[in-house]
Amino acid sequence: MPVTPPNLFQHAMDNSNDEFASPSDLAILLNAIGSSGKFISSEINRAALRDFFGSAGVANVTGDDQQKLDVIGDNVVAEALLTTGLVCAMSSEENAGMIDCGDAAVTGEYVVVFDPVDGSSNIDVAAPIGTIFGIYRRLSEGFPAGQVDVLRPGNEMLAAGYVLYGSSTIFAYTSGDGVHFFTLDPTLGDYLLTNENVRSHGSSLVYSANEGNSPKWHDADQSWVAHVKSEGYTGRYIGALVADFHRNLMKGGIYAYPGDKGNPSGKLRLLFECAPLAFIAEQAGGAATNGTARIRDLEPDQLHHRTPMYIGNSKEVKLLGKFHGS
Ligand code: AFP
Repeated sequence: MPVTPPNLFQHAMDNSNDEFASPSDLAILLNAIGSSGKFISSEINRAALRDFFGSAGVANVTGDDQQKLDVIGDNVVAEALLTTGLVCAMSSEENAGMIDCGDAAVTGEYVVVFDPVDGSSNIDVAAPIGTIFGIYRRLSEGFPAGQVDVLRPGNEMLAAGYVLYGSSTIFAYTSGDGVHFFTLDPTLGDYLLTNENVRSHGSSLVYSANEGNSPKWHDADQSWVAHVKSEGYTGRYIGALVADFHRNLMKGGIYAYPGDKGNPSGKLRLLFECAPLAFIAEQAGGAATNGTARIRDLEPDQLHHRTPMYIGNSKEVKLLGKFHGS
């Protein structure tokens, strides 16, 4: 008889470490995010049937048009984490300020940052989207956690991961000891281990960037893209960071979202998108920079801090860095 692989909860129980207050906390937190991922996955699959396509009619704090599923996903992830009683502070891409954690703001031991539905403009066309998260241990003690607990570099994260809603639903996480993938078996309603200790694919000539923006890019990025094209690279761009990142992790390549002359800090949010994926990239043997500095060393100066990001195969990220003088 084939042996059933471990599920997410069992695996996370074995992957805790001394940085967690209790050995089961990692499993409880990942399980909460995984549960909300199951719900989001099911809602996405039925979005057309439930009139969940399209805009919620408002823009989020960074000016992006909020989709109906952005709002639903944000509530679902926040509520799942609140029920653990472990989370003292939360911040998401969909909220201007911090999310109210009630009594756990004093007693909870962890801080979670997340983008509930990344790439939400893909929903209406049934293309892949994702959820991204990062987990920190709290810093403050004895009073409600605040921004001081959240505004921290990615190198302080205890765990990070994403859920990819593609042709299958994949949960990926790291707690600082490799990257592990689980696939949602919809019949069992469980995430089962499918890839342990994932390694970033070796060099392959692929770049993922919104090249429509390239006329506004700085010279370094224009020179880089001209170079990779002259070397015969192939372009692949899904328009949802989780999907583009996951594809490159599995098949090789580099994802680039540069700053440009109109938006020097680019589009991506350091806390909700870049720092968690940078942790995953590094744990898989890849790299992530803003062109000159490691993404995980950047200090956010506000919740919605943006940064240029180049992430993927370390050789490709190094090559990119040469064009930026690093
Ligand atoms: P949303 O989470 O607001 O949908 O933003 C998605 C995103 O930040 C990231 O997933 C994509 O890589 C990027 O935007 C795509 O941006 P462009 O449409 O500018 O290429």
